[in-house]
Amino acid sequence: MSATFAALWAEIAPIGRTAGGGYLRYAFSEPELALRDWFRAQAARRELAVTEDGNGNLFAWWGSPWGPGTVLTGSHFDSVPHGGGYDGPLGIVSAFLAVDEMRARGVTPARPLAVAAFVEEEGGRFGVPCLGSRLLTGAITPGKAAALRDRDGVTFSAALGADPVGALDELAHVSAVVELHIEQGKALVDVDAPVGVASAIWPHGRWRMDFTGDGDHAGTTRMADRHDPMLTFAYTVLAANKEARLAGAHATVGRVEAEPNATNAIPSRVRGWLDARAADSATLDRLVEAVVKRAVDRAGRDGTQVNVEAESVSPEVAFDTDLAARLAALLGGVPILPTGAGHDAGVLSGHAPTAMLFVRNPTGVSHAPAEHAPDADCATGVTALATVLEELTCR
Ligand code: HGY
Ligand code: MN
Ligand code: MN
Ligand code: MN
Repeated sequence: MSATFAALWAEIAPIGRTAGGGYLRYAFSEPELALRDWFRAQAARRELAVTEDGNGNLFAWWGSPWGPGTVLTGSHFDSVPHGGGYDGPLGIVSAFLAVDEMRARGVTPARPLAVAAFVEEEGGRFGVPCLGSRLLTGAITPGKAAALRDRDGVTFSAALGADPVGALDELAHVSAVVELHIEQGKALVDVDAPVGVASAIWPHGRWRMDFTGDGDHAGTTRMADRHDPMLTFAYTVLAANKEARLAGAHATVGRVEAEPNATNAIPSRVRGWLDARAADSATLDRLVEAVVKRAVDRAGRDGTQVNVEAESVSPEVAFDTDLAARLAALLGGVPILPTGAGHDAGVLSGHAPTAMLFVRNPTGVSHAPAEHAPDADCATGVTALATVLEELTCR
């Protein structure tokens, strides 16, 4: 059976879509559970056995689960709040269609092939990105993951329905990993290519910044008497923007919480998250250091306090250059390019030769409702993935 990309995409496109056209697909939320059911149905249609790894990750197997030389492909279902629909699901839909295409070519893999759906890649619900692949690889302990709580205080274990099991010994049997993903940027547009191969993932991380001061009445407190943490926070956001531009890096503050969050009260506490990324670790370290220094200096002037904690930091990922070159050549000499976005493939790259395929994104927009890839380019991506998976499971 081989569906077309458009037909299969139409099956999941409505799941978790919000009125604004974006997607709300938090880990284990109703839409993401519906996507898991869809995953199981796709596997059943193709007579692929489904296993779960005890960490929230799903695997559909063509061949014996975790057998010698296993090749992993796939991506994630979860989204950032009101994000795009392609970031993640495109890699899973493409993987099922690549299995169809390989079968249509008469390919019988010599090594097991799994389509994977990794949980909580965005970290949108429990705050740690790539949580599922970090558990699978041992990059985070089951105990630490189990205790993570969402905004309603629900623990990861409660959402999973059990404590996560953590690292799988079977990971040692994996011979290669390939994740197909919509490009989050316009590099492929710039070179007019529908598909590319990843060379590296920028080092990046997220830092929680807590600003504290004196809560007070908005109407009766003189400006000179205030110790307003919102002022120090606002200054820090401006400083992060300036420092990132100077460093040729990226700094974003997209999430903020204020207490008591009342229009007519000077806040006592403001919590904001810094997402910082740079082409190399030294630049990233200097950027974060500069932002923290600017925040502390400003807090001294405002009579407030600031505390900055790293919540998750991902070192630079340099994908296997031989594998990237081999696959780019196999695909007719497609571009090889870095990305500033994190991926499960980045976490897995420390455990097996790993590659990523990017599909052209005409606007480059991601993590927003406008994220889109044309069906024709997505179909080209499926064919490329089938060719890559045939190479990795048969050669
Ligand atoms: O945030 C990222 O870099 C990825 O899209 N999860
Ligand atoms: Mn993302
Ligand atoms: Mn993604
Ligand atoms: Mn009052």
